[in-house]
Amino acid sequence: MLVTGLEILKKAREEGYGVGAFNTNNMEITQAILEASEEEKSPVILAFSEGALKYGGEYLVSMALEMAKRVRIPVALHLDHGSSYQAVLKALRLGFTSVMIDKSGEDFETNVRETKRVVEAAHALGVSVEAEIGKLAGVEEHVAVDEKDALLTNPREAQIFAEKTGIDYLAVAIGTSHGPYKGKGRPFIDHQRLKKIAALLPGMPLVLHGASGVPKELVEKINQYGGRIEGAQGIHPDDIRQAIQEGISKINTDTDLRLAFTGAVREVLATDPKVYDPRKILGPAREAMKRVVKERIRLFGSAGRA
Ligand code: TD4
Ligand code: CA
Ligand code: ZN
Repeated sequence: MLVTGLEILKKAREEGYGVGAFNTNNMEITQAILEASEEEKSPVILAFSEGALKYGGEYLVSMALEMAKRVRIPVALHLDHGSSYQAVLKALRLGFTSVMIDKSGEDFETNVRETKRVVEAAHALGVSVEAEIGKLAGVEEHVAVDEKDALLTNPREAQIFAEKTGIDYLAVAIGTSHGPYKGKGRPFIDHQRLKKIAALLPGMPLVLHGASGVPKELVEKINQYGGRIEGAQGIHPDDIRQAIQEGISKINTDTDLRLAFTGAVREVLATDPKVYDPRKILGPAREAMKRVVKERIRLFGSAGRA
């Protein structure tokens, strides 16, 4: 059933588990996410970037809405990294139940003002809002403390931001970054910073972007069948578990699904030169993504919470 993002995340925050926000771009990805979540009896957030909306159009959303209404788990349809008020309004018109406005690249006052505008519109329709403060720059662990401080979320600023805007959940920059290359050295989560933010915002679900684990097996499979993904690194499962205990409730995962998809497609094409049926190529990819979603759900602790 379709529910708001807040309904899912409020419960997760209170009960101390995480919920995955998985990005979709086509039918197979949407099916993988919803089927895996239903089989694990887990609530789930189905995320669409502006790029996804451009690629799949309104049909991608109608399909997801239709599927979301039929599954027996809570599902929220979420706009990921909405870049403008207009983009958010479009998502609201399409029936999204959660929207993110990302003005984290602007100065603090602009971020507050633009986020507030989105909160007013979305809340009038009963839709929940995520916003971001700090920059997801892929900061290296060895970077100087003051330099890190300038990029990562400032706890006191986060508190003021949440109070001024009335957002429902907050994306924080605590060391992670998007994609399979999460910096040199061991990718890190600034747990001290996260704990400070959570202490100043009691009860507020926090959001972790760039949370993919980039499992070695997925990268190796791609490379085994002719791909070349080098120096890929993700966030360690232990870091994710700890972050959830510290206040992270929504965990964004996109890269791991992309890697699973690519590896499976490469394997079929490389091992079955006679294959030309799209279903025989995309079917295994869907299964591979399903396995990833299930593993993430178990890591987040949301299995059986639906
Ligand atoms: O917010 N996200 C997903 C970003 C999706 C980008 O989509 P486009 O290519 O269409 O812009 C994340 O935080 C994902 O983090 P991850 O670690 O999985 O990369
Ligand atoms: Ca951002
Ligand atoms: Zn993100």
